[in-house]
Amino acid sequence: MSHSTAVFDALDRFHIELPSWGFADTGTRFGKYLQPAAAATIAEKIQDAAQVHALTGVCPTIALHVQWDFPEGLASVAQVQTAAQRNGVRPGSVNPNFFEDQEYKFGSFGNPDERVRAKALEHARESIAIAKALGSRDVSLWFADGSNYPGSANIRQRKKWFEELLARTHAELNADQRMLIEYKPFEPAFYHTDIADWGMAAMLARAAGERAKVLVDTGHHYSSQNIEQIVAWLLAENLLGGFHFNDRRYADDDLTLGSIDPYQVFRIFHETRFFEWETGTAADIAYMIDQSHNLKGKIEAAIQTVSIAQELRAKAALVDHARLAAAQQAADIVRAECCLQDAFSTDVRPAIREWRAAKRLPADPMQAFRESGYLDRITAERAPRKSANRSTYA
Ligand code: LRH
Ligand code: MN
Repeated sequence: MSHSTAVFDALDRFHIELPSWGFADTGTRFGKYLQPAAAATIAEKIQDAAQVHALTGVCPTIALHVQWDFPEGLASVAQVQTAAQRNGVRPGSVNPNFFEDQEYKFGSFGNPDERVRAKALEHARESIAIAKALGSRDVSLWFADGSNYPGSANIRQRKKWFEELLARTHAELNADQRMLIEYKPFEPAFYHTDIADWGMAAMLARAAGERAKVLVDTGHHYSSQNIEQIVAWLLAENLLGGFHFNDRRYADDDLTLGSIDPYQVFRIFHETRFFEWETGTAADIAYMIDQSHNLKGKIEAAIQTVSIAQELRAKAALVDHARLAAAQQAADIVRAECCLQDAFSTDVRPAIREWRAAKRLPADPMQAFRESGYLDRITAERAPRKSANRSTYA
């Protein structure tokens, strides 16, 4: 198969979901730098995501966060559906919020107070009902639950509560829905986090039911962890449900994909492609972005992210899997490694431009965006309402 055919095939089958929260003003605990053009309403978030889809052709769905995008809960569904239809994108994964309400100080599903656990379960149920109303397949669960001091939490008891409540959440899903369990080693909890790594998420997913899978957020790993090995294991166990892609230098930095370690992302894409080649199956993976653009322009950062994702996905499609498998079998280490390095060092940008031309998409989406005048338009619309309501750390 020629390079461009492999690249075309890989890009034809690659969609990546943008997060609504990636277009809003976000910050760190040390503050939030407001951007005049940042989206504040769900209609604006969907409009901006649709702009990225129009320019790249590969972001037909937008991930939604219940508390941020559905202030009226189920009653907000119609407004979101209208905005999505008007902008030519579809609602994607639905993310409940088990971390912002004051009652969640000592946890949600893991909270010793059964009234708080019941509240969290009710929120999970409402989020699934919202997903059903939207026609969204995935409900993506992340829990900030944990503790900050040794001895302050009964880790085994909290595990039991998670097993019970995740099973009851699973029971709410309809036949074509999935629940994705996202793990994270720390932050905001700094002693233990109840779902801290892939193994804990995998065991909880298995215990919850067959519609439960694991979500791998690339920023949720210690810097020395081999993320692609985790991906390979989850694929082998048919437990990999999706990714939250971002990049980091230290911890959950939520930087733009490939800005620090593009070879890391390439190795992850390689493991999924190698699995598909070996099994002859299309892995059922939700590719999603989870970033917060504190300094970069929100839309530019999203276009940059999608373009890098396409490039790394295309490079991974160039790995000669038969040659690699033979080298692995022969323990020919150098030949095997070169299969990946040759693909990674191949400039796929000309083939990607060809693919975009064939799809009547701009050859350079970033340049097209800058020449579109869209940013000036939304800045003029949105800047007037921007007050210096910056949050202070203390
Ligand atoms: C937690 C997380 C989770 C989201 C949030 C915005 O760090 O990765 O996926 O809910 O970021
Ligand atoms: Mn995430």
